Amino acid sequence: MPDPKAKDELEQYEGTFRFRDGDYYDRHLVFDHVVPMDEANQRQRFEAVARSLRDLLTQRWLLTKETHHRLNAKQVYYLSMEYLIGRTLLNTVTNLGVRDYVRDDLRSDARQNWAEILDAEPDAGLGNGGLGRLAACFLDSMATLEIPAIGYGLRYEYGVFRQEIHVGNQVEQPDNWLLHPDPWEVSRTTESVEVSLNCSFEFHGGALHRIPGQPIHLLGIPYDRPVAGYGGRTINTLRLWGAASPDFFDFGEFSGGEFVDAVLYKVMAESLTRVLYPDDSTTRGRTLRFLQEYFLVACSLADILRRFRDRGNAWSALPEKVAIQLNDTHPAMAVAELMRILLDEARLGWDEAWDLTVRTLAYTNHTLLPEALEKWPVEMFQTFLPRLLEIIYEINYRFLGDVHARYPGDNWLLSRVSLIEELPSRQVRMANLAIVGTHSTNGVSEIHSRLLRESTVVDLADLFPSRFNNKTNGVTPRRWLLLANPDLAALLTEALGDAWPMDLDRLEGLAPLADDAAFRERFRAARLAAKRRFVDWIGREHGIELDSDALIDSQVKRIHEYKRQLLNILRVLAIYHRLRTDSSFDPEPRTYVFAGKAAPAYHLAKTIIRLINDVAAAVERDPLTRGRIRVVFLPNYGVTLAERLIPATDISEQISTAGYEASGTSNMKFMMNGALTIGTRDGATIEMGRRVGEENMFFFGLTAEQVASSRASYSPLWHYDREPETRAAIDLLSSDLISPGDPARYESIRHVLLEHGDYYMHLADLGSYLETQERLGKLWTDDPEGWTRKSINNVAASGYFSSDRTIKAYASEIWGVEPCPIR
Ligand code: NBG
Repeated sequence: MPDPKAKDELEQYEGTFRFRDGDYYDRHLVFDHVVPMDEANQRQRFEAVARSLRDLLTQRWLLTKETHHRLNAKQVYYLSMEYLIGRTLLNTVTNLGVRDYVRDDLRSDARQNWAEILDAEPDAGLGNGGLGRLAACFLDSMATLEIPAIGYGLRYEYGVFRQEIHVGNQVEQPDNWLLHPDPWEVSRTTESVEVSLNCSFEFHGGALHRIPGQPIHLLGIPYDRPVAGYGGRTINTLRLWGAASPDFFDFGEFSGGEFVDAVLYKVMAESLTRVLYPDDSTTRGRTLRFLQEYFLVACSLADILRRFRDRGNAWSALPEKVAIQLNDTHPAMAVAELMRILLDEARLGWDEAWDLTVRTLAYTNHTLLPEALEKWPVEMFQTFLPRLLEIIYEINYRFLGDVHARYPGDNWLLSRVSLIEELPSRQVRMANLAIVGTHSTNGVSEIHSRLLRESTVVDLADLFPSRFNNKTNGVTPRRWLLLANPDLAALLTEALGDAWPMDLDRLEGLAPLADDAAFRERFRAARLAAKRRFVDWIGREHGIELDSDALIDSQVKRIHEYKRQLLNILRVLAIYHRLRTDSSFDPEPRTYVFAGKAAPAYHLAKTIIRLINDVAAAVERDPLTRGRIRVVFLPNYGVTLAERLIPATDISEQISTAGYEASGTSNMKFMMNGALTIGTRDGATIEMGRRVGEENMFFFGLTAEQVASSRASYSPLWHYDREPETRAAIDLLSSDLISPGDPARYESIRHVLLEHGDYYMHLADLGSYLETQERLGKLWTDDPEGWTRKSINNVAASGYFSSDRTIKAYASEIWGVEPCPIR
């Protein structure tokens, strides 16, 4: 006989948690976390919302896969070591168009707060900068355009480091973004793949020893994340590989008693995907990075070919059914690995295997910086991947044979194009491998593609002229405008209808409105609202009080000499100097915003961060400058910070030394949001100028041609000696005003600029930069209507820079794929 009191309590208890049908959120909140609803924290609430959204898209996701499989549609595979995703919740809500639904689902939770829920999601920072963010924009566009596509990458447990600033210096902290279970990912252990290396490791006495020649096997476990296209019709997949050691791992091999060593070994295998290398545009030749690259390639190709064969295709159909895009040279080992599989596993002959490989693969180059062109020691291949090295040698032998037949006697040409660099040590040139082993090599802006062809790899471009092409980068207007700038987005929808997020060329419809005073007024109001939102946020989050009436002038990107944050800060020093020495100088109020991470081993970049912070402090200390300008370094730049700052920015700084920024992509985001650009003629900024008309841009400085031709005769000292402002700015570096009591603090910078030849030609451009900034300032104060007109014109002309346009061009000109609508 049940205790009646207990039964009563049970009923009461059940009554507390009685769910309506479809109450995904409540169920996830209570059952996933096993907490009473009103005791859940914001992180748990975030996970519950995310899980219920995933439930909502699951059937669509399955249907997408099923359709692609059933129709045996040609499939794009994007291989990238980086995906700078940021947050996923608001993006998914936006793309699925389910704001109202979510609001409804959350209704029963009295303690929920949408803004706090959004803030509980960490940024997925699996990338360093533009290259990784481009990959994320491409995934969004491919899903939106209903192109069957899978992104492949690595599931780093630690993404790009979290940047803290301690007394002006960058301090790196680990980014443990997977500390809590990630609600988006689905682990698919049943689809794991095995990867073999020809070198094993052994622990004795706590140390790790290599045992070459003894193969080891690793396991790649796929973790899938949904990629919801805008409109929610296609849900593609981002598949990230995590490393593990196989279950059948032979503990017996470790002779009696070495159980602990065996487990350490397992841990080591799992370390392969532990952390993202934090270097942007440079490589550092580390074994672990080499193995990461191979791991990505081996897991992804095994998976791609398994899917291809499961659909009943013959090997000869590979290029008709599969298009693989290599995002930079990081996955370039795919050339040799695909050959290995076709030769050793599919047992095809060399010629057929080679033909299929070249027609299936394509390569995107993202930089001309020589230090970024990857080369891996032959010895590393020999140790871990001897079969791939054999194949690379054979490719090279045949390739050089062809070159020799075309240009007999030109041995110097052979040594330049060879896949192997002989001196100073033997290395595999990954860019050469990628160009020789694929049917398409593209750069990421017109000027970059041209310079790539005409200088960086000119010999290979002459040998394979038809392979070279350009695909100017783009960014997704969903995240970067619709989601990031709700005020402006609402105005655009009102003026142009609601189709613009999928058809960004419609923004052209704004151009006539630039002449409509009433519209300009509303446009200004929308921009001001975005600015106020940012100012409120930064006050709350960072305790920084900013003036929303002041110009916001932003340079946000990785810290690098070629991007010239130094030029920017020298200009600020010149303004600081004027304010202190010229009492009639009365500039418009401006907030100079900087943000960006420096690679942990890039000392000069870290010194630049320190300098920016020192200048910021000096401005605040001095009654002559305080309150008249503001300098702010915002820590930990990332996707979420960019979403807040970009819509609030008035002036976008794109000031790289011409010829060095392959494309840039923040330049496009700023343009879309109505900032005016001050920039050099570099990367895609040139194309922005052509679209909007140069009268709506503020170009200055040397062109790429001028940089190249004046390099030999360039003397930074000439500028220092003749230009008083240049001299004043540089002398301030060692003054008590900027580095009190420590005049040597910026000696390295002074050295780079004056004694070491100023490779990135800061001083050559400083004069015209200052003049052009002054024009911008005047426009802001004297002609607000003219400013707004230009700002509207910029938004109107930004349609071309949608990543949808870029992806359509990849799809038709490189991949030969068509959209595959899901029923
Ligand atoms: C970067 C370039 C940028 C470009 C992005 C995306 C690398 C190696 N390259 O100019 O520096 O916008 O790639 O293409 O990160």
